[in-house]
Amino acid sequence: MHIKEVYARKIKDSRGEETIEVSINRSKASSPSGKSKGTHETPSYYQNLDWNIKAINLLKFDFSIQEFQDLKKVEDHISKVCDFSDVKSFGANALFALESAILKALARSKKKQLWQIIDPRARKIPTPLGNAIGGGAHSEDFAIHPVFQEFLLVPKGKKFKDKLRNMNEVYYKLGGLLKAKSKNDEGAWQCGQSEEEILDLLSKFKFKARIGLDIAASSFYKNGKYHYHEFDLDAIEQIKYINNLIEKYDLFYVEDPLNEEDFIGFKKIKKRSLICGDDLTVTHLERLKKAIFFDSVNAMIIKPNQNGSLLEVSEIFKICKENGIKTILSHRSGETLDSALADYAFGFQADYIKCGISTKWREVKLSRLAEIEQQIK
Ligand code: 2PG
Ligand code: MG
Repeated sequence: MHIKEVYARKIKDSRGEETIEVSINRSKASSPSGKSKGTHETPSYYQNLDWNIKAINLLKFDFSIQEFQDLKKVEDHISKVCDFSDVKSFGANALFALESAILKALARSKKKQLWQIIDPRARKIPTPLGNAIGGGAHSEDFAIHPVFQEFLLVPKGKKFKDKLRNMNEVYYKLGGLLKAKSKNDEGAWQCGQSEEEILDLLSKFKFKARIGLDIAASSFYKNGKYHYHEFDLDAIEQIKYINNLIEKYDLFYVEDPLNEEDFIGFKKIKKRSLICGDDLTVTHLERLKKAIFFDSVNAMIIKPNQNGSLLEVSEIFKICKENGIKTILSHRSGETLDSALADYAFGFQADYIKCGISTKWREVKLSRLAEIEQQIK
């Protein structure tokens, strides 16, 4: 495939904020954007969104793309033109949208599905992790919401469509029981209940969905303490508190239970649950290697737009699998209507996909996975 038509423009994400969309040979892809960002995340753009749009619109490609690995040619070309020693300097959001659009155009030119460009032998549909109740940085009024960012459902069921049905059922029942009046950025219910009140409520639905948490602990860690509404905990107390919650509520999944620099503390969180790095690892190969060295995690959040390079994302999947680390491909709190995340989750054979439950930006990804399940039957 020759890259003939290249066009980048600004679009609005689900939060109404500007993000980037790239069109290659008329196949479009876009990048979402995060709000609770890890300190070590690759910047979204080189200077700003306008710079990247101009730069992409000026790019000329005089080579052909035949397969996924040919993204190397794209990355080398950008590094050369922009004089970067690391292509990620281009900006993770801009690079991801560009690479994703190239892969979509390639799939179209070969009359294939996007996931087939990654791995035509992919067979296992990832399990959804659905954000049902929200707090922390994703909520409008921090003062009356739980400090934990996400209360997640890990639905049970034989097939993806059964899991989807269970997840939706529990989500709507929770909304009624909480008398929730609003949804947050990710479509999760907003409420004023405490962390443990919510966990008690979720426990009632264990036959349909196991419980997960994105604690996003860096967002309430300041001057050596974790600040809750009613009390403060130091690092040792926080580890104890989280380990107690894991036991008491039989938590299946716990993301970012500690501050993003505490690789050593993570090791002390009980691995009977999936202990997952997000702000800790920020979809970076080097931070993943550090987490493996310190035995910090047994699961990792992978956000393609947090890295930009789909080649590095592929390498991250490989290293996770070699080291027994479960993979969770994740959306961002500000999403677009692009459903490609579903194809990446399936193509890279992620164990889980975290892409929300409700609202159209999340539903397009879930229904795309249901469609893939139908197609591979
Ligand atoms: C997270 C993400 C997505 P954000 O912390 O896991 O839920 O949030 O996109 O705001 O970084
Ligand atoms: Mg997170």
